[in-house]
Amino acid sequence: MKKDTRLILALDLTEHDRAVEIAKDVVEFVDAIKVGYPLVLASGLRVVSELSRFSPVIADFKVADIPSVNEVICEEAFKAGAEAIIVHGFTGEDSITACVRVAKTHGCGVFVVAEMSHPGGFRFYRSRAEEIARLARESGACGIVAPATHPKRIQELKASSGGLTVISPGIGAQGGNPSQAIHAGADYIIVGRSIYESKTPRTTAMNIRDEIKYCSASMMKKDHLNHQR
Ligand code: NUP
Repeated sequence: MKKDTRLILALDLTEHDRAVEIAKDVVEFVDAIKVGYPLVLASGLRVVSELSRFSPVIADFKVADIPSVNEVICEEAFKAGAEAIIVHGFTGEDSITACVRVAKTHGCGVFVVAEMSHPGGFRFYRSRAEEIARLARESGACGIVAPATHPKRIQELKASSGGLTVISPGIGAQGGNPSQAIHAGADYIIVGRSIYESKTPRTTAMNIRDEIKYCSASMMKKDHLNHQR
């Protein structure tokens, strides 16, 4: 996945035509489109193929089954055109490695949910998230999902994963903020409702892209100054 705008669109609409229209409208400002159950259950897996013709697609299927079933789910998602898949980590090493094995045969990637962004996510994740992040690294996943609603956790979980790529949801509608997430070490931020429910999705996506760009530039400038000292 290219790292250009560092913005991922979460497309959780159920109306196929509107979803594709928004995706086309904002594609210039995003590095990938994340599709999950709302759109796939409403439109079928063919929507993944359709979107993958003009953008990398991440299948957010939060895969959480036994290894043999995980393999089938991943196989179907990659065959449809997804470039990466999101899987749960609490199912254990064999379930994750099953996904990674299939991903590698397709030249695709696996992101493991290390900790969730919603308020209830705290309860069970907080005590085990570090372990899941470490497991993601050991299992050969390419990245983790960490919450923009708790930017400090992005930094901590990225460290626990040994520096894997972090994709971070929870921006806008869930209260997180793009700059804070990028400053905390998110490689990409995931934004859904704030873009697709806005009156002007294209302008909203462009503004978020600009905020990320500004934030990345100021971080690079700061790094450069620190190096010179
Ligand atoms: O912990 C997570 N939180 C989360 O919101 C893991 C996720 N994969 N997501 C997804 O990110 C969620 O399923 C939705 O697709 C997106 C956030 O959407 P929004 O809150 O920006 O509308």
